[in-house]
Amino acid sequence: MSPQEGREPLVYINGELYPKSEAKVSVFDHGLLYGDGVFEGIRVYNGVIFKLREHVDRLYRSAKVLRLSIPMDREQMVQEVVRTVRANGFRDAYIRLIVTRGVGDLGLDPRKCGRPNVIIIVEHLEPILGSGVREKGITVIFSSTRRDPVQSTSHEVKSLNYLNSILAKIEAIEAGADDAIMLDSRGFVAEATGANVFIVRNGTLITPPVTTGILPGITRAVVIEIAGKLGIPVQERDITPVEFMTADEAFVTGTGAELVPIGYVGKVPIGDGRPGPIFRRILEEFNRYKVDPRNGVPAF
Ligand code: PXG
Repeated sequence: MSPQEGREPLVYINGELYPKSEAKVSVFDHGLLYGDGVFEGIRVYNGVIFKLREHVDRLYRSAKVLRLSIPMDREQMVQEVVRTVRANGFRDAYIRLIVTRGVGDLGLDPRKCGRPNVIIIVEHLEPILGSGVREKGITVIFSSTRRDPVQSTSHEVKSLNYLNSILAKIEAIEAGADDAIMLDSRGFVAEATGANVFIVRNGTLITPPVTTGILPGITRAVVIEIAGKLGIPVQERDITPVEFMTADEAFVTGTGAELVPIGYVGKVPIGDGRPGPIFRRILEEFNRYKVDPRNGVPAF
């Protein structure tokens, strides 16, 4: 099936499909009032939903921490995502899967909320940091906002609370940069606002451990797997800002961004300021990997 000419995308809400302009939830939903909920961003490549089961697993892990009981099991959730992609007919798309606490009163108490709202949005989407960045590289700054720490509202949980990242993103925009690198509460490199980070030093790929309070990215895991296949040594360890600035190469990874090289930290070039050889090798393999139907769930 292909999308009908001019037809609005269909949005799934609690089992029903609505045209985008009619897809609405209550202003009393605690997802809106308090950011109380969880989500996933997922891509569809050539009709195959990339790493769908991994995303659904992460969604349920996030929900578990919030004691948010999703009103269906994981396999049903996989099938509802497949159904929504199929109904839209998009073979290349971005999916936003959201589960909110649901409608409650104006108090924080989640026990006042009824059923969680399950929402699935499917849209066309270009790589989030823009096209052309893969050749040129992006400019980042070190943000003055620290990544929320592990003993707090940590980004290990993919919740609807993104203010920590949004403050850093605003700082990057105000500085004329594309994105911000956030440090953890100790001052070690954690991640970008909506993507994980890697550096290359002397042929070794290095990425911060999840103990810095980062989201354990699915693209990050894929890059680690690809590096293993290519025989590139990988270390998960703390990275200082100085190591980051003096790295041979650096890049970010995420479902939205995919793989994007970092050219500059402020005015300081990473390496010679251009995408490096290890980044190029990994990107080439990633571009094969992402369209391999074995790496996802077919929607058609
Ligand atoms: N860290 C954070 C904080 C994220 O939000 C990633 C890493 C990468 O994870 P995956 O599993 O996608 O490789 C994310 C990704 C955006 C955007 O605008 C990104 C995310 C969510 C919403 C928007 O780039 N999540």
